[in-house]
Amino acid sequence: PVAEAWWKEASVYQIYPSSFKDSNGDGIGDIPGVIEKLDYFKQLGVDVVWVCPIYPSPKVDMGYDVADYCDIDPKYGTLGDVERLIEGLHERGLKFLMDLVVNHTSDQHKWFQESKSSPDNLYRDWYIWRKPKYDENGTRQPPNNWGSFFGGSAWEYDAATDEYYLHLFAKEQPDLNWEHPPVRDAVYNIIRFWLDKGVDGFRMDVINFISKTPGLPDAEVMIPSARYQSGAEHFACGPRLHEYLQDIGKILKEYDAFSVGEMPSVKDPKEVIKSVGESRGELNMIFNFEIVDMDHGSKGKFSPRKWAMADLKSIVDKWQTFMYKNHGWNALYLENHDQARTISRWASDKPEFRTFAAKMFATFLCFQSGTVFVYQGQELGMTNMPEAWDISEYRDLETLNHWEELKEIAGSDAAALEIARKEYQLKSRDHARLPVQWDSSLNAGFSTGTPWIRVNDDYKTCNAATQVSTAGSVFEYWRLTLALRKDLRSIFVYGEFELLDRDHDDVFTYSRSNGDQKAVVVCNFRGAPVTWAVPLSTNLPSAKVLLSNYPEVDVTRKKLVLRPFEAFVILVK
Ligand code: ISL
Ligand code: CA
Repeated sequence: PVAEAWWKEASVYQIYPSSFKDSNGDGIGDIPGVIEKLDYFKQLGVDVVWVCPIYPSPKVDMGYDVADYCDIDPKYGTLGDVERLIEGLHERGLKFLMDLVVNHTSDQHKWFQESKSSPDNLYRDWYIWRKPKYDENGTRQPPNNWGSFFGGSAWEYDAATDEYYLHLFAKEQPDLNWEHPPVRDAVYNIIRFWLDKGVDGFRMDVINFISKTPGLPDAEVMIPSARYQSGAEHFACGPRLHEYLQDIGKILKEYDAFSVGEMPSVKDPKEVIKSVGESRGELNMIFNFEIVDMDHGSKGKFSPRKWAMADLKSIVDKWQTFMYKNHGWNALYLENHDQARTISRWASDKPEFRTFAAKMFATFLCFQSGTVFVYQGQELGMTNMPEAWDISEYRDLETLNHWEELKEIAGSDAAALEIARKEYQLKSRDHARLPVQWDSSLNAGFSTGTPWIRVNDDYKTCNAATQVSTAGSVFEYWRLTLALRKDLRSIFVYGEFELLDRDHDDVFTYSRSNGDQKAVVVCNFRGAPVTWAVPLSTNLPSAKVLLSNYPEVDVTRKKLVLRPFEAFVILVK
């Protein structure tokens, strides 16, 4: 009983523009570079292309600090280039998504420049300004104890007007005040501006943060040793979120546009369904963070934690089952520009394992119920930076701020510094931001100049040129996977999900069924042979193998020894 929709059947390819393809040799990827690769998207078999922010920006946070919403950063090209890109995509039957970043702007945006200039300025209320607090010693303190996602307080003091402004991210990313009606009107006009240009929809950055608890109360203390606390209970899915999302939903509906919202800090599907429920008129789907946060330790992202298979199973089962029963929809992803490469982070990028692991994750992800998101380079099995690289290769403020803060606190505590380095090696956002490896020529064919971030060492062996149209490559496997998901859409897009083998510690197994036919997906998450007893509900001897990452699979026995990172999909009925 799942309603059909083109966007449920679709898969989306995500582009990080600075690192995709540089057309003019300045070391930075650009829109003409994306246009060069239009046929590549067709070869892979995706339906939608999402490009991360390309608006003018000082790039303190790589474009997630927007200085002008209705123009294109000259480093990336021109409005004309974007029009050509949209045309090229549409000619090929592909759709185009913009990234909409409207929880905050850049501090260089003219709205903020005005706002900051004086408490009487017309734009003052476009941002969130508050008087200082004073402690018992009479020392000035921020208005509350919220911390920024990128370190330090979420408040920045402005001496000229003796007030603080709120920034949940960097201090150069002041939060907009959505309570103020002109802000909403301005955002809604920006949405129309791009839809009128032919954009097919939006990925909405931290969209569940736009409404905050009135009065901005102190956060509950979660990490006692920390100076600042998250505060998420006061801004993730705040009181007016759905009012705002319904305003946006009405505009999107007029244009029949697509929407995916990014929603960190929510784990309750009952909260999420309010945004993605079929009858709500808000968003099509959202990105939740439960899987990608599984290895964040008790002191945040860069503290260690080994994730457990049982956790992964219960997270997947929870969202799959809930959305199916409640007329919602999932966005499926493992990688993006904020997440490290899966094979290095959760499997193994050793030469003997990496292609098996890459294909295993594709299998795990793509046959679940939801719209598939593939991040540039994931279709090639790209990995994290080599361990031997120095910290000076990192570019991202999240990692760099963490490192500076840690050096201040931990000083010469070599063990603490070493732990952090290990965690960066696993989880830094920069791993996914290394240039896409197109071929074995200079700089992996990404740029003829000096790339803004270093090219991974392995580009001579791992690149698109050697993989496209090559049987057995990771790219070919992704192509087959996306095609199979669509060919059997009644099972893989619209069918029911059932988690199998809940207690198996190494193997992730699930089934999808349309009532008549049933497929089983089997994934060995370990780089070692693992025994798997065929579940009772599955009739393997007559099964037909639909896809597999090893050349031959024998599914006729009651007990199988799965090879390292082995994965296959079989039709059992
Ligand atoms: O990446 C994170 C931590 O490692 C997240 O906290 C991330 O900051 C959060 O998911 C929001 O991400 C989005 O908004 C940020 C931007 O830096 C990210 O690149 C973007 O995806 C602020 O705009
Ligand atoms: Ca360029």
